[in-house]
Amino acid sequence: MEITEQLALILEKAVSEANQAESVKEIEAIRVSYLGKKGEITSVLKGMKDVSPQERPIIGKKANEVRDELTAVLQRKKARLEKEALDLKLESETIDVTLPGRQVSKGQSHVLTQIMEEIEDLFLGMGYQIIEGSEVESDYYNFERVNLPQNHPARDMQDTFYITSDVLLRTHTSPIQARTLENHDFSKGPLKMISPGKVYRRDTDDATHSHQFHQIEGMVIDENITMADLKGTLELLARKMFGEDREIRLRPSYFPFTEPSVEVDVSCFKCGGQGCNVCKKTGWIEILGAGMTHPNVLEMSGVDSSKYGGFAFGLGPDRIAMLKYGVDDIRNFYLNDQRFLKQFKRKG
Ligand code: FA5
Repeated sequence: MEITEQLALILEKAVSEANQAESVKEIEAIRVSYLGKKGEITSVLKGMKDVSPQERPIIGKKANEVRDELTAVLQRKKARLEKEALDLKLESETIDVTLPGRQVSKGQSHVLTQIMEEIEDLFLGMGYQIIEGSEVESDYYNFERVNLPQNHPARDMQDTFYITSDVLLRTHTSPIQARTLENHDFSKGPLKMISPGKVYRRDTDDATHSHQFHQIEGMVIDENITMADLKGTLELLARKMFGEDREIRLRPSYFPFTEPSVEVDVSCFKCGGQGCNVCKKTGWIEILGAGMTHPNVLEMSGVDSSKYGGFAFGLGPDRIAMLKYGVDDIRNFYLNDQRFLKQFKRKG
């Protein structure tokens, strides 16, 4: 049989196989068996060496035609099979866009963040600015600039973690008093600031003490600020945090950076002052330390203490959260137990 006839027959057979193929895989197998290295058309072409030189171009042309046609047939069939497979898949995977979506569970702020934001909102509303400080602080600002010189016995109350002998994790937010005072331009108005943040102490952890906790510092400096202004401000804070009918009381205390100094108690929100286990039968609960800013603190920051004065306070949001929600162990705030934290879902 002539080679050209042989090629025509092979093409016919291959096309009929391609027509019957039902998958892309079969099409590939057909391609390999005809056009692959050891395929039928390839082996016919290998026989060309025995053909006379006159016939060679004719057979060569025919072989190319057959190869091109078969390639085209296989490609068309392959495309059709792929489209059919895709249509089938799409049909079986139809999406009902009218179905309700899956609920994404919403996160929430940590209860201490909530408390701090509540306090920040209150003071922002009264025209205070919020100043953030660094948790890594120098010994100089943490102690000396708030009137606690080297070897002052009151330093013992606030031991901390030292990074070098001069650099430490701050024990309170009070260094922000000095940092803000030295930058404040009193010709532009009074200084009214709060500063929330983390602080650290070498305290042994127990139900009411944590080695890392939070404080919010507050400070107001201007001409003619009195202790009545401090009391009014703190009363507002106590009522905002614990309810409208709360009273506060100031007890004499000592802080090196305020004179006079006070501890501030709020009337017990649980028993209303009658005495219960929350207030240890006293009717009052301590929430913060405060006082009138010591002239030394002002002078060290370059502020004229004969002209300017004011008050400062430092409260512990961790303790406020404990009291507000009746949490009996401060360590609960730091354990990341979702069952505990999820109870404090902020309203609205
Ligand atoms: C101070 O740290 C002063 N800097 C506060 C201050 C500022 C007074 C400005 C006057 C003027 P004190 O050590 O009492 O004070 O801490 C203040 C509050 O931080 C406490 O009332 C308490 O709420 C909280 N606190 C103190 N130690 C811990 C602790 N280990 N764990 C949790 N809260 C604490």
